[in-house]
Amino acid sequence: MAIKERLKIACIGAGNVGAAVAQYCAEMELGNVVLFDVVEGMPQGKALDLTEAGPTRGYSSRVVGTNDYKDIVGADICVITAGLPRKPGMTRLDLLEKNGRIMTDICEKIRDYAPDATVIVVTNPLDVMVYLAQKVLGFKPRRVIGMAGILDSSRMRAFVAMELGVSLRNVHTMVLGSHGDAMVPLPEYTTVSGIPITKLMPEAMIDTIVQRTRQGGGEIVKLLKTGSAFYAPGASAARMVEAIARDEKCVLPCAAHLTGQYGLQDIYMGVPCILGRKGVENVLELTISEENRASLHASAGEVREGIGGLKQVGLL
Ligand code: TXD
Repeated sequence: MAIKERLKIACIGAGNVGAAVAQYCAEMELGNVVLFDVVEGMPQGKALDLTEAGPTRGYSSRVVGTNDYKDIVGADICVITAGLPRKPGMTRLDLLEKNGRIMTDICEKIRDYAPDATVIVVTNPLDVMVYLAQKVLGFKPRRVIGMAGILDSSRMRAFVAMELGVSLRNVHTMVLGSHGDAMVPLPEYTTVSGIPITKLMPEAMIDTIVQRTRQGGGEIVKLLKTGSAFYAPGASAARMVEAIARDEKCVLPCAAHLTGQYGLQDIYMGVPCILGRKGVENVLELTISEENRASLHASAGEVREGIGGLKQVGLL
């Protein structure tokens, strides 16, 4: 049997989320990992640390740290987590411009050094950044995908499981829309081993869980005080890498480019996608209530505002 070459996974940004993505990818043996950051020494240090964990954890993926884009040459999958957090005094537009400039620079490098890669964007504001990334990369939209829905639905799954005292693995759900307060969690598509949650918990409890899901990121920020969540975000991005690397055709909520689905055109938003080796191989259009459709369109309005902001600062 021919030995298949390992995939090359490049994590651009080796901060909290980037390092978690690298760790999960190595643990799942999805390929060899290159950890890139502009901070000197840091990606090299984290990569060496992850390599030294390999013998004990039992993985053989190679993890290399770098400050040089030459090391991402030939990458099959790039995960972008690079960005700045919002600092006191910074407006939303300031952050949009700063992260927009970082995203533009990174995508120009990926376009030159890894033109065949499938790109997963994690940096916030997610739906706007992935839209910008696709424009700069010029890759087919199905190869440029945003990570948010897996994280948001994973949070909702955890809340349902904790409430019912059942296994985290038994709960499945779907969250649509943009990443943030305007996301659209769908209780009607939430099940526990196939049983609709509407049969297992009262409506008021479902409403509380939906609200907690919408504020899931903020809940962690409040607890941590410095920085934001990284284990679940890292695991969610690694899940996308896995679905693509293993050509799984898994149905997962991702920010995908829409061309009329759900009545939305030329925008990136969270929708159920079939993920495989070619990236987003299809978008599933669910039947949703009028109310949820209106929420989805309101959520799209916020994304369009962000895209407008990028145009205002000349990045689009
Ligand atoms: O669901 C989601 N999409 C998200 C998004 C869930 C969690 C975090 N989310 C966003 O991911 C978050 O709002 C940030 O925009 C990114 C990364 O979050 P993280 O917590 O990893 O931030 P860090 O630890 O500050 O790491 C950012 C790294 C840091 O090491 C910088 O040195 C680096 O980005 N950075 C760069 N790397 C490469 N190239 C450039 N230009 C660059 N600029 C900064």
